[in-house]
Amino acid sequence: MLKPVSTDVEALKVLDERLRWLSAWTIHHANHVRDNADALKVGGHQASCASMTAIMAALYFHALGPNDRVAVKPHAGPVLHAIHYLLGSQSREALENFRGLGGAQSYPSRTKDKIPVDFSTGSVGLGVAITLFASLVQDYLTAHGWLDDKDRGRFVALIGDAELDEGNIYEAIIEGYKHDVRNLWWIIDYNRQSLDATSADRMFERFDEIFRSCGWRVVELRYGKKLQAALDGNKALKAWFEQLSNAELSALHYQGGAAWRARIDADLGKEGANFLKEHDDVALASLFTDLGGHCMETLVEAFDAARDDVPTLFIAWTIKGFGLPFAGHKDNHAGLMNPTQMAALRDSMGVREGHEWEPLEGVGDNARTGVEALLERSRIPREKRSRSFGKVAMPAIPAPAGEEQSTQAAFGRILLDLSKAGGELADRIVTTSPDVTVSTNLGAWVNQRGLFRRSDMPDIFAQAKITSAQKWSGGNKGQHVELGIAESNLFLMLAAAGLSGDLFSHRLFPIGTLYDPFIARGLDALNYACYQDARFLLVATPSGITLGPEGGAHQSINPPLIALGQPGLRHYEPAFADELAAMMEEAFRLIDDPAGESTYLRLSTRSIRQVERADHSWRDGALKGGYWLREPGDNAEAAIVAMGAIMPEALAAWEELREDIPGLGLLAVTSPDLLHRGWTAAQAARWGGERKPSHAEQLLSKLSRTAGLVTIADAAPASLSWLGGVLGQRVAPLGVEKFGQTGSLADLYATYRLDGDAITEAVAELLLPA
Ligand SMILES: Cc1ncc(C[n+]2csc(CCOP(=O)(O)OP(=O)(O)O)c2C)c(N)n1
Ligand SMILES: [Mg+2]
Repeated sequence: MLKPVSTDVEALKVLDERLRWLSAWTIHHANHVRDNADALKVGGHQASCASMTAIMAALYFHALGPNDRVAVKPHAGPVLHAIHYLLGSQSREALENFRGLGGAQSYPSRTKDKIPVDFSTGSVGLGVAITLFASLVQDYLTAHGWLDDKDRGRFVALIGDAELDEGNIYEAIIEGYKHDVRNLWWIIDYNRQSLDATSADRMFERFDEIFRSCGWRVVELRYGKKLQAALDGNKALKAWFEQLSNAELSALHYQGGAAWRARIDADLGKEGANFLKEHDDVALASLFTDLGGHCMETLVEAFDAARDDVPTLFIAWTIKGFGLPFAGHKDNHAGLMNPTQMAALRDSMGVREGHEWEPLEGVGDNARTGVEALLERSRIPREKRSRSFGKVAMPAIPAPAGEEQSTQAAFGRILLDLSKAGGELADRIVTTSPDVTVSTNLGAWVNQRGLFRRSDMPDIFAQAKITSAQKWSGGNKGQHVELGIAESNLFLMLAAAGLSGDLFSHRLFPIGTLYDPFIARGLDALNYACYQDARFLLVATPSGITLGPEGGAHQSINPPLIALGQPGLRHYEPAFADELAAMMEEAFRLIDDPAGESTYLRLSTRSIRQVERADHSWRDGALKGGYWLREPGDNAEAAIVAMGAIMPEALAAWEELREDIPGLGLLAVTSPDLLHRGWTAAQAARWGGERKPSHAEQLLSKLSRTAGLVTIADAAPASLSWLGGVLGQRVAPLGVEKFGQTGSLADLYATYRLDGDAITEAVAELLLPA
C-alpha cells in the first residue's frame, strides 16, 4: 500500500465546503435555474450529499491511492461529480446538464458518466457488496500471477445507513468471511435517516456485532474533536447526549441552538447550567453537530490508522443535510432548498452571485494555495480506466460426440475438453456456483482445475481414500470459486469477475451455474451486473417441467421472458450439443468484444437423440436465433416453431404430419431474444432508410402470409407466441402456464400439452377454414 500524502486538514475543510456547495448548486441548477420544458420533477438529494462531503473530501483528497476503487452511495453522485469538477476532470457542461440527456447521471454510472466511475450504483446494497467480490477477484488475479502487488488497491464502499437493511449485504459478508477477503473499507454515512424517516435505534449496536463476527474491524467515529473534548469533560452531559434517540437527535439538529439549550435546561437542570452559560446558541449548535463524520481531523486520523488489509467498517456519525437549512429534518431525503434558501447559503459561503460554478469561488487567498496543492496531489485517476478487450485467442469449440445427449451433459463435457486441451481461454475461465457445482455438471471441470482458495485446502475424503467422483481440494491456482447458496452473491461475483478487464485490465471469462428457476432469486443483482456491462456466461440448468420427477418447485417457467426484457444479456436455448458448442464459442467471443454482451444458456438434463447434419448451414442461423430444422415448402401454410428440450416431440409431430400437410416446416428457435431484437432493430433501421429484413422476417417469409404457426417451448408460451406479429401470421401457442408438478416426462408433457398430440391438434385447428 502507498503511504498517504501529507495532509493539510485546513485545506480539506475548505474542500469539504466546496463539495457541499457544488453538489447543492448542481442539483439546484437542474431544478430551479435550467429550463424545464416538461415540468417534471428533476430531483436530486442535497441532504444525502451534504451528509458525506467531509467523508468524501478526506477520502478523495487524502486517503485514496491510484489503485483504490470506490462504490459511491447512489444519492451522493453529485459529490463525486463535484470532486472531478474540482480536479478538472468533469466539465461544467455536464454538471449544468445534471439529470439531462447526456449530462452527469443521477446516480454514478460506469458506462454513461464521462468521469471514472468504478462501480455503478442505484439499487441500494448492491454497490456495497460488489466491492467485496471485486476484492476477491483482485486476490484471484494476484494468485494466478496476473496482477502485480504494486497494482493492487483497496475497495471502498460509501454506504447510506439505511442500506444496511438490504439482506444482500449480510449474504456477502458471510461469503467474504469464508474466502478471507481483505482490503475493504466500508464507510457508513450514519445519519440515522432513511428515505421515509429516522431509523430504528435498536439496530445500531447489532450492526457492529454482525460485522465483527464476520472478521471485520469496526471503527466508530461518533464524535468530532470539539464535541469529544466537551463531553469528556462533562460526564452528565455525555450520558444525557448518548441516551437521545435518533429521532430526538435529528429533531434537535434541525431546531438548532435554542432548542438544545431548552432541552438541556429541562433535562439536566442545575447540572447543565454552567455548560449552558459558557455557550451561546450558535456555539451550542456548532458543538453538537461536530460528529465524527463531519470532523476532518477525526476522519483523516481514522483513515490513516487503518492502512493494513483488515476489512474495516467505519461507522461515521453524520447529520443528513449538514450545513443546510433542513439539516436533521426527517423529511429531507428528497428535500430541495428554495431559491431564497439557496441565496442565503451562497452568501454564507462567500460565493458571489453569477460565480456559482467557479470551482474555488469563495476560497480566500490564504487558503487557496493549500487547496490547489491538495488538488494537484490527489492520486485518484482523472481519466476513465482503459478496458481490456480482444486479447485472448479463441479456440474453436467442437461438439461433444454422442448420439444421445442432454445439453447439460454436453456443457460439462465441453468444459472438460477445454480444460484438457489447455490454452489461454481455459486458463482465464473462472467458474462459480452457489452450491450447485456438481448438480449443474461443473464437476469434471472442477476435478481438473480445482477450487480457488488463498491457502491450500486439502480434500479430506480423498486423503482418507474414500471413493468419490468429485475432487474437492483448493489452492491459489484453483479456477472454481465455491459459493454458498445465495444467488445474489453468484450474480455479484459474476459482475465483479465480469468487470475484471475494466477494473484490472485483465480479462477473465466467468461462468456461473445455477438452477434456472433460481435466477429470479438474484434478479436485481443480475440486472445490476448487466447495467455495468460486466461480461460473463450464465448457465442455467435444469430448466422447465422437463426436469420431470424433481417437481414443481424446481421447474422454471418464465426465465426466457426475463431474458427477453433484459438488456445486456443474450439468451440461447439449444436443443442439441452442436448448437451448444457453437453458442459457447460465441459467448466467449462476446465476453472479449467491446461491442459484446453476456450470455444466458438455458439447458436441460433431458438426454435426446442428436440430429444428423448434412452441412454447417444451420450454424449461422442458430447463432442468430433460429434456423429451419426441417425446411418448409415454398409458401407453406403451416410450421411448427419449437425451442429447446421438447425438440423430439416437435420432430415426431413433424414426421407424423408432413404427408397430410405438404410443405410443413419445423423452425428450431435458439433465441427468442435475438429474434425479437433483430426484428425491432430492422424496423428502426427502416425508419433510417435502410431496408434489410430481420432474421425472423427472413425465416418466416418462406411461409405463406396466411400461414399458421404452432409455437412450443418448455416455458411461458409468450416466449414464442409474439412471432405471429412479425409478418401477421396466425399462432397457436403451446407452453407452460401453470406451476409444474412431479411426474414422468410423458405424463407431464401430456398434462401441460407439450406433446405430439397437442401439436397435431393445434396444427389442425390452425388449418381449419375460419
Ligand atoms: C433497492 C432499492 N430500494 C429502494 C431504493 C429507494 N431509495 C433510495 S435512497 C433510499 C434511502 C436511503 O437512505 P440511506 O441509505 O440512509 O441514505 P441517506 O440518503 O440517508 O444517506 C431509498 C429507500 C433504492 N434506491 N434501491
Ligand atoms: Mg441515512
